[in-house]
Amino acid sequence: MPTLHGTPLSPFARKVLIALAEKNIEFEHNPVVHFALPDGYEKMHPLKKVPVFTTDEDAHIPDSSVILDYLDRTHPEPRLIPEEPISAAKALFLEEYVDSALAPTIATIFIEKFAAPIAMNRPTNEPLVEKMLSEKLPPLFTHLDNEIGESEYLVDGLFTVADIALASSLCNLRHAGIEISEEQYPNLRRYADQILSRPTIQTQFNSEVDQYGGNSPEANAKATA
Ligand SMILES: N[C@@H](CCC(=O)N[C@@H](CS)C(=O)NCC(=O)O)C(=O)O
Repeated sequence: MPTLHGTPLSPFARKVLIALAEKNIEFEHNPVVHFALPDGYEKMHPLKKVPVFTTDEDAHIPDSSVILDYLDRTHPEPRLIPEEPISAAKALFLEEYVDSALAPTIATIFIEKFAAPIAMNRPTNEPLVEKMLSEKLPPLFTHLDNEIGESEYLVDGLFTVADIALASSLCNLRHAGIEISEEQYPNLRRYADQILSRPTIQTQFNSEVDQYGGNSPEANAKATA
């Protein structure tokens, strides 16, 4: 059986978990964290990052976007990278936009609000969070709000790798307890509420709340129940 290496709290590993669920592919999960990788991990990923996907043939595929492309070629139903070339280009660029610009910004907020107090035994660096919320996120959210407009999905009415990447980062924002302003980003807020209720994504998110807690409304409801 294939194996996914990478903690579900990584926005990149979570992309793969969502794609595997969408395509209904069976796999084993090895939830390694990037700061405690096993010896020899560089043989699977020369940059020592998570995720890596090990196939049935024992091939090690690094990088979430490369893994999603591999899964789409080997299990084309349902398609996550559109067949039409312009739609594919739009989806792949938005995936890259989220992975390279939004994910690191949200990761900083997530580390400070979720990991620092829960796992790192130190208080949240509130000025750093404030800087991310007031300076870094607004231009990214404004762009995404415009891209989404009134649509259900980011690209041409299709659920694609771009939605998986964005939903995965939005999961970490929710774990951190940060809500998207409906007033400032009405399209993004509506999209977030909708995409996080998608069965594959909601199931993944809820399993993380069960396992790790956090500051999301779901985690707070469980803590006070
Ligand atoms: N482009 C890569 C990014 C992967 C990535 O940065 N993963 C983080 C964990 S969320 C990591 O392993 N960081 C360790 C490092 O950068 O050394 C992907 O999509 O898989």
